[in-house]
Amino acid sequence: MAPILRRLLPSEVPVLRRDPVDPAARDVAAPIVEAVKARGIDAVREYAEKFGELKPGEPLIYTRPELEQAWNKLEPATQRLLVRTVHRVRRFALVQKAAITDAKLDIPGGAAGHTVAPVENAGCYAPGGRYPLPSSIIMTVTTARVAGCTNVWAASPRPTQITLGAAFVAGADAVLAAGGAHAIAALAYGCGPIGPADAVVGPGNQYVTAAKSLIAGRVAIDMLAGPSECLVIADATACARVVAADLLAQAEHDPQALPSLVSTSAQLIDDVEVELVAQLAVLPTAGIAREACKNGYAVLVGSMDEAIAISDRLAPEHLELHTDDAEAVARRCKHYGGLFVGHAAAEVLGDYGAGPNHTLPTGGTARSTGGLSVFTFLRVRTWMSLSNLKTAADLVRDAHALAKIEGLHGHAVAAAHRLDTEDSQMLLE
Ligand code: HSO
Ligand code: ZN
Repeated sequence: MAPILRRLLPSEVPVLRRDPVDPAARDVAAPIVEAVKARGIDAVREYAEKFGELKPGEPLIYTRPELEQAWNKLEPATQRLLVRTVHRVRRFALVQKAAITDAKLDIPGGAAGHTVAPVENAGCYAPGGRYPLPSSIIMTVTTARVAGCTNVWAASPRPTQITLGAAFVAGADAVLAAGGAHAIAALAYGCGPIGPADAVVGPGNQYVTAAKSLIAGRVAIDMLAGPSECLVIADATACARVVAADLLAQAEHDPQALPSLVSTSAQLIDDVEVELVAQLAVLPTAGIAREACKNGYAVLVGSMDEAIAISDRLAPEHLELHTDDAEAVARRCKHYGGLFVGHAAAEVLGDYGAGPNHTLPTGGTARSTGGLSVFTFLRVRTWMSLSNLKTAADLVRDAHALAKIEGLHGHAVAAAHRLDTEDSQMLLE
């Protein structure tokens, strides 16, 4: 029988880096985005009903008091669980926010600097297809709140009581009960009391990603995410049972998910295979996980250097290190969305709020971007202030000279006017 994870040679490892936006999905999303842009809430409701997210008469928008009602219906133990999770995500986001501060530099004649400010309006998407993900609502909404956004709206198709309650405790102002491209367009262009948002974030299916690509530039987005990935680097010290469990946790997300293993130990690869078979036999989500495992692979390498080189080539969304002295291995890894160092640092603990956000770059885009964070909702605005034009005379003269070189005579005049009448007269001649 074929192994659960096919064996590949290091040279056979496919480097993902496929286009994050599926052209067919973009063709579907584009007219939907246009319709919502043109007709707002009416179009959103039509699509939500057409796609079976809503029945006629069901609420499309849950206001803050309605979110509170959902919260009040949750079991006290569930409420406490959500509160603890929000608290952990918030603490991490606060530390990140404190790490970016205003800056100021004295320059001749004055000063220049930047101030950091949140975007005013945030739109947070959480998928609701295969599994409702209240944890994704917490990750996105809490982070926007810590950033200091004035309005934070969430969107998720068929939101459950827990999703609505999570939105309440994370601090959302309202929830749009819709998904897909129409939900993204609703956040970006506005839909009744929701939107328009200045930043639209959160993971979703290919239509969500396609819609995000269409609104990007007009509003900030976090990333164009594809199916989730987890790469495990393991040596002979790793526990096969734990490695297999982590690969399956990844695999159960989506038939398109990508669980993979790179190991310096042939024995560990064999042991993980045995564990995968045993664990899949009793996993309620085995149907999906088995499909996803077909995308994955196990690679035997000759050294940790080789393992790290493969990982850096892939730039995986999640990278788990199950090795001796994992801290030292961690320092040598360059490209990943989220790093999980050591046997105890399970990806699922990150998924559920150890602190760092679980919205992470996929498909090799970790080479160029990090995951969702408070920074996604912050803008760095620059300023300059000059009061002593005598001290700034060099700058003025240089600006004048550069303007002449570029043929921008109006610029030259504007610069010259900053000098004393006599000097400026000279430049203007
Ligand atoms: N692993 C997912 C996040 C998630 N897991 C939500 C469970 N719930 C993508 O990073
Ligand atoms: Zn997960």
